[in-house]
Amino acid sequence: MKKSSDGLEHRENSKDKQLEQYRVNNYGEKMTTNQALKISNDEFSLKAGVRGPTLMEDLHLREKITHFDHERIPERVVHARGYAAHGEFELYKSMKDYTKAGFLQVPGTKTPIFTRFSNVAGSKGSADTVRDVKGFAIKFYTEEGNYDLVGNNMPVFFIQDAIKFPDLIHAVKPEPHNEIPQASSAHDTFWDFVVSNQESAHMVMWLMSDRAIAKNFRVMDGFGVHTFRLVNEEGIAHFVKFHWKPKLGVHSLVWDEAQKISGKDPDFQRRDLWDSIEKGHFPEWEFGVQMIKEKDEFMFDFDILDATKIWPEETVPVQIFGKLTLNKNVDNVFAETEQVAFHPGNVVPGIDFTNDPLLQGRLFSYLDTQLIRLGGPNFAEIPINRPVCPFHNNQRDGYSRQRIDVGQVSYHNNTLANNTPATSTAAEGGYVHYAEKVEGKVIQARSESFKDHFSQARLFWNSMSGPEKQHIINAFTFEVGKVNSKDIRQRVVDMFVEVDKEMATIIAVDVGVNRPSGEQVPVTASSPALSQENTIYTPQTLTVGVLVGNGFKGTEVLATIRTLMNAGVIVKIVSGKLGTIRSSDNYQVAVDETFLTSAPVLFDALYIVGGNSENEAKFESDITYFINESFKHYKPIGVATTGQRFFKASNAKEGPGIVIDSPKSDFGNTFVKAIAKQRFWTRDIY
Ligand code: HDE
Repeated sequence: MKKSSDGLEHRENSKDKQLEQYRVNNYGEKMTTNQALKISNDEFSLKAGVRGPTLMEDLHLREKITHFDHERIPERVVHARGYAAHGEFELYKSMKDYTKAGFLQVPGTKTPIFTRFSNVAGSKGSADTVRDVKGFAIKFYTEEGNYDLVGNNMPVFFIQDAIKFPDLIHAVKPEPHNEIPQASSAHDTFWDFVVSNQESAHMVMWLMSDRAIAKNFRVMDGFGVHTFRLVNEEGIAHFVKFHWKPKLGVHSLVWDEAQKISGKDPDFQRRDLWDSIEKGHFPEWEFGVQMIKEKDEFMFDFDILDATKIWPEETVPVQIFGKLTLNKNVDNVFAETEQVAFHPGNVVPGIDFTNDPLLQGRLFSYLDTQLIRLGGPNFAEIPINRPVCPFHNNQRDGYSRQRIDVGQVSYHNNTLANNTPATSTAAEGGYVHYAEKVEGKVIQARSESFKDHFSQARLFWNSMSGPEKQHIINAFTFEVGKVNSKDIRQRVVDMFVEVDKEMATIIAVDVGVNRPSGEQVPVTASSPALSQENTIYTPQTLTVGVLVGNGFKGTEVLATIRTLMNAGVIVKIVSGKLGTIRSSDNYQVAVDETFLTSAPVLFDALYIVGGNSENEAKFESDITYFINESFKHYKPIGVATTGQRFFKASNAKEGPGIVIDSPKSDFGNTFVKAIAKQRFWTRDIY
């Protein structure tokens, strides 16, 4: 750790050192123009007479306004809403047997990384907690150049071929005639696309599942989605799929809660990431691969090149080999998060592509999109995009060129510069594409092996727990219920009967169309790894709102708070007013939030303490509102001895996840266990 120009502590690594030369701290400095001319007046423009016309001569006014006029760049055409952080990747065990990638050779090697999380459909200013796929893009600044793994929090995709991507995105984005709805797939064009392109079935199941309403970035999986290749020093290749597994487990919001958070705190997830890193609760993921030998390419009942298919983890286990830690927030969101340019085609020797037709199209799109988004071909020179190792070639000129390539020569081959910059052999680290044998006729068609759209959609359904299935049905009912065209609503249930007849029938009734007549595909297999019920549960970094007023029992409450904090729980004191509150036994506690500035949906659990207040009726109504909402969202609620009258006044009932303090109970520890569990789906909320 070291202090840098902005006075903050930074975790130093090669990328951080590189960025340091670009950081500017304006604090305490004199104001100047961009030409470094000192400015004497930043209050009034230059005029001929105090009430007279403004003069063109006012160089500062012109420069200031012109710069402002040009401050915006196009937002990303997809994944516009995003947030990022710096960190490092640490290798646990050598992957030498499978890849020659330098950063995957020696255990303990640390590689600086930059990770951007995003929502796909919404604009840059849309809310974080909408139902959507989330992007999970990582730039590894390796000593052999930048490696980008540009993945999502779901392991499959809507389409099999890149040629359909513009259609998919046009369908999910706000409809063009009225630009409604923002950041939502619950509208006619999206569902028209789904029923007209049934390869989307599997991904739509994921989108309707809890995975699409991740609680925050720290508790979601990451997937490379495509099948890539790892290639070792001997040239032997394996097909691989990449996985990120969060140390805190995979957790989601409930839909009603997600919608309310969108209003109460549209920045909920970016705030969570920012705050966690600032507090030193560094998010961590383990990195793993599923591997299939080249000779086993055709051993599966799906095509391993089809991005609408998973490789069930029970059949092809995930081998963990490293850890990602996010440990530093950005200094400037525009300079870093907005200007970072990811590209699945940024690879290093030992990592290669496959013929997945979705991946192949992406290899074109990302470089292309950066040209318009970042205004020309020199975006690799933007600090956040620069590799930490030197780069040399004969590319020259273009908008905003910053480096000054010296010398007479900018071509290859040459004699004037001794034929440099020179190419490298594979042994010298030159990237040599995998020598895959390819043959076939030029054709525009879908492979027969890509034609089964429903078996894995059903596998996913079969793998869900009861509550997860119910949430999927609820999500379909909401989304399809928002579709105006009855014909499309009918076609949705007619399509999804192939996943599960009972599910499609319930949806049909709920969205006012005929029950589907078809049958589900006969898949009985399931993959327990797909269910979030089998994830990791820990109380760490979960936030408990302590609802309290004056007159609480200090010894009881402070002992509970201590137990919570010792278990890694974050405690926020919520009361009627900011300031301090006093217990009946003379303890004082500072208030973090009021009932107005916070909301029940912003907490993972509640600790109902109560007390007294100047306005008893309002105090009780605020607390019972918090209890009712948290109860409805299946959250743990702990009730102090003084809190019971508030609990009784609410709609909540004793039962799962309700922990009541009493002299005999081990209240604090029982409450911690309930907090770790997070949701109590068996609770009867109606
Ligand atoms: Fe992207 N995608 N994508 N995508 N994608 C972009 O690139 C594209 C796909 C993903 O935080 C764009 O720089 C095509 C799959 C992430 O900056 C664009 C196809 C997966 C991000 C683009 C796909 C992704 C993007 C827009 C179908 C998961 C945000 C801005 C062939 C494996 C990266 C940009 C960030 C961004 C194209 C499908 C992930 C237009 C053509 C599958 C995480 O180039």
